[in-house]
Amino acid sequence: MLFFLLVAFTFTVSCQEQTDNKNDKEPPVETPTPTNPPTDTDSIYPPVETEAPNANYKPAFEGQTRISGVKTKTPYEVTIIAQGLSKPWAVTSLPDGRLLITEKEGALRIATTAGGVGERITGFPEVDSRSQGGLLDVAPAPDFQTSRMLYFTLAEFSKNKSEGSLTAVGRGRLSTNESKIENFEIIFRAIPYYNNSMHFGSRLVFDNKGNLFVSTGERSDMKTRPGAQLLDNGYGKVVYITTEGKPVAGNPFINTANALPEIYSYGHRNAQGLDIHPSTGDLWLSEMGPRGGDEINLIKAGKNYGWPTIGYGIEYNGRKVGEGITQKEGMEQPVYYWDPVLSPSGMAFYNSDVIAEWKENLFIGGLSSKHIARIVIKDNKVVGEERLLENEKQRFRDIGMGTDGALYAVTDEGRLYRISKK
Ligand SMILES: [Ca+2]
Repeated sequence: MLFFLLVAFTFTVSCQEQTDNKNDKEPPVETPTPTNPPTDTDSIYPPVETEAPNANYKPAFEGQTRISGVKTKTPYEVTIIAQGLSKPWAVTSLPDGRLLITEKEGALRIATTAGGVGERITGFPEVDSRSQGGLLDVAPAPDFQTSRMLYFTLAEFSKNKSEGSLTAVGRGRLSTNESKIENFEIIFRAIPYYNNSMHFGSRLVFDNKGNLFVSTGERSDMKTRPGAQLLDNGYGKVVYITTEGKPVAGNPFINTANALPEIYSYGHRNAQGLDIHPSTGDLWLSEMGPRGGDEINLIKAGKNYGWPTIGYGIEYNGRKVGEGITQKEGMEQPVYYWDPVLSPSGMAFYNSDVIAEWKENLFIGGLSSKHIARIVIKDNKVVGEERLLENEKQRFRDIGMGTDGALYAVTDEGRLYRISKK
């Protein structure tokens, strides 16, 4: 095994306590002092975003964008535990606490939480690794400890590459000596193939029934974009499939003529973030908007999330997207949006008691913004936002929850970070 040098580059973030001073009025003398300790949402700061938006659209409800800032009070430390990875795209935990990391050009690696990175594990078909394609997400099967099965998303070439590529879900067994993926097979294809290398999505996550949610992209071109509103193709969707790649019984369009029975939700642009809320079990998704209009969505079966009909961004050339509207009957509003964008990629709910104030917060990797967004959610609304690791100047591609209560993040620049309680 080739091990990377452990990079002893740790620094500490320790945020000052903030007094809750929202109300200037002196309380009446008889009023008892509140005994509840302050929570993180009691410390309200100005919104973290201070730049002018690209579009001048109004949010549909208060708090849908530019929510109050919050700051983590618990001292935590940020450590670069490995670097030199080749375009890592996903990081997630194995049951034994080690980390699975995909590299976009078509390899899997296993890392320890101390930063030892194993050699490249192969066994995948050739992936379309041009531009935004590649070997993308990975998730261990719920029964991994006995089955050793791993599930992946990837940009798969058509036969002879003549028709281009598409987002596919594949699976294979991690060999006992961890050197290769055995019997790799594709179990789902977000049809049709298309010849570009943009907007593949994609993430996959298992739910507590052992089925898979998978996000896809709409392939970016003006020609493919309308496909996000149609049910006869796999572009701009969340699909819900079994471990065999079959539609889950009860899927919303399973009896709809000409609809792909795997579809769970539609009207997405390019969703690279997907996770299940630890206590509600709800599916949450992040997706990239155009210039402005990056979104967080709460995903419900059969719903239409609006792209490209509604949204909060504008085209890269400055024009309106479609009719330039943000709301429409029958289309879902994002829980939250950003303008300007952060280019949200992978995300994870913090699911540990180690840093208590982070419990069930959503951590989202920002690519163009080069930070990690910490999103505080209460009753399915965003109530606070914080920017973490801004000084690192990295494109944060994915975030994984460690079994040790730390967060792990990979960057396009090839770093693996641990964010842990000090
Ligand atoms: Ca939307």
